[in-house]
Amino acid sequence: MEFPAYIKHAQLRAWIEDMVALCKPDSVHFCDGSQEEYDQLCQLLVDKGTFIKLNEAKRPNSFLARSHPSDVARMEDRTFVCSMNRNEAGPTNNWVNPREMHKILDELFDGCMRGRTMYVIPFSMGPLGSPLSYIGVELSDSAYVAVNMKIMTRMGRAVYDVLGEDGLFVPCVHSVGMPLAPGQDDVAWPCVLDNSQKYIVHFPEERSIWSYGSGYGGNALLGKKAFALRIASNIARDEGWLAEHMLIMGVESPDGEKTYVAAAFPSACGKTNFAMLVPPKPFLDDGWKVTTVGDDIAWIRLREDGKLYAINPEAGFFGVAPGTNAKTNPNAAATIERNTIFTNVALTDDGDVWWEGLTKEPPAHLIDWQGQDWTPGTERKAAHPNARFTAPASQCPSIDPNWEDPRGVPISAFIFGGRRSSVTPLIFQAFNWVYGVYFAATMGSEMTAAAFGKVGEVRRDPFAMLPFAGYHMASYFNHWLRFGRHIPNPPRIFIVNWFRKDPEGNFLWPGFGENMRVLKWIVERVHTSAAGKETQLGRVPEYDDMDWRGLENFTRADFEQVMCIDHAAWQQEILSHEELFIKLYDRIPKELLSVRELLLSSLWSAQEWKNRYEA
Ligand code: SAT
Ligand code: MN
Repeated sequence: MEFPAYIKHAQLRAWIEDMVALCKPDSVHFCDGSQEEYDQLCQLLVDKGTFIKLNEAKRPNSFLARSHPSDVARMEDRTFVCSMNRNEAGPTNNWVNPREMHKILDELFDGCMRGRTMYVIPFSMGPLGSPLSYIGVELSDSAYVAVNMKIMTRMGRAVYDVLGEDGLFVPCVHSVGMPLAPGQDDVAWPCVLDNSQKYIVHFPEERSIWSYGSGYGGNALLGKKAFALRIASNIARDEGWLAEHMLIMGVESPDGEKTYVAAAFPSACGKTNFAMLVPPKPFLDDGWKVTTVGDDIAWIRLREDGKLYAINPEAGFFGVAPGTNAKTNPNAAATIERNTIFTNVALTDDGDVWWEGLTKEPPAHLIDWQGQDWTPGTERKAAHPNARFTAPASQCPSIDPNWEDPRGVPISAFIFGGRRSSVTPLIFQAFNWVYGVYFAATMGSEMTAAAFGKVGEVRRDPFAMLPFAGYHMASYFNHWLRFGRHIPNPPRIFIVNWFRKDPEGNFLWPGFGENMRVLKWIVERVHTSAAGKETQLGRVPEYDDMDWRGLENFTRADFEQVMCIDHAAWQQEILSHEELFIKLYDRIPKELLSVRELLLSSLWSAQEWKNRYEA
């Protein structure tokens, strides 16, 4: 095989040769990551009908792709963690014996790229050459994947220089699983139509990833959830750092003090909006600034100075389009004005994009995400609810000046938050690291779509990592506890809930930019040694501790309501954690069982007191 001279890594060459022999592509394209290459591949995708070029005047250098209707999201039931030992993967991951899985994959991949080009995509997760970064090479038969990887990662020739002759890389193989017979016409979105024949497979000990049958998002862009979370969480456990499903943001006070926080939210909790938060006017006028380091993933290490430092391993945003507009997220709206790939949104008659929530009034006519005519009142949604934009992080107006600092940014607080219409107050600070780990481990979120259960049902999503921890979830809790023991002054841990409702179903908290008020209290807590008001769950702000300028109609009574800790409801909540703990029983850390007992007893005492003296 002919290799470009700049690939000097013998093991990498050998692996590519093996994969070419197995997948049997018609040709091999070594991606160099240049702009010319990106433009050529986008043109190729236009010629093949995968991309529609958007109106250059309205959305410069941007494209729309429509996926096959069977290929629209990550598929958790087709995602596998194939560790040598079944119990290493734990009860929350699908597991198949790695030898068996290799046999399945070897059959599926045999000749799977016939009639297609194999793209060799070298990428760095994290700034090129940073000691916190890791390198991967993805072999894919999808040009769509190649151009998305160019936006989402540091992709291109320079990666080989960092890799040298014997550097470490994570091999990632991806195929849409639709070989072409000689003369057979391609389709706009090739993929495997039978979902039960799609595979997203991780081999934690081998540190390798194989993905078959899907061309969409995290199933195919293997740097993201597959590498930066599932494989990286394994590397992080072995090496003593954290690979987390967290956004990273900076908060700058009027006197220039900069505080970075990392936050984990399950999906559908407004993570990208929070990462790009625009503070309310009085805060802006004072000089408060919020900056974005990342919106999805954080790699975090403890350094010799005793502080945690985080990098965003990604270079772009793969964000949910529906609901995004200049009001809900002005920074995202500005980020996607140009150089953006849209997938499964609607097309306007003047060659721009539209989705539910972009404007109050939909345009009079659209082509929907499935390529059909759409007019207001049509039953179907114009954009798929999981429609996405792929855009360079560097285009985000709120991007932090240090977002590519190879040393990372110092993290002073962790925030965890789910979607709970009741029970969980707006904000509280865990007493310490172990309590924080308890609340993160038992975090729950109510379902907004029926994908994983009944709408409204609470799904436990520990650390927002349920589909992303690449090993036993309880060992992951243990890793967090162990990690915390080595930090001299660990970051404070906060629990938030933007989604509490009154009995009539109205949101009790305005959310969006107003979350700045909570964030400001968090930042103040980071820099104070004052104890603050204590409750059974942790420390909480009092009404007068928060800055209400510009939100005067939010009364003291409103605050009491959104902060209320109902002791009986919380006892039930803690008792309901049993289900998760039993599931993880063989490895659950004893610290968490102890915290559970302590919480139950203090809630019980509080309840008793009330019954006796306030009845
Ligand atoms: O498709 S991705 O995995 O990249 C995004 C998501 O589903 O969380
Ligand atoms: Mn995510």
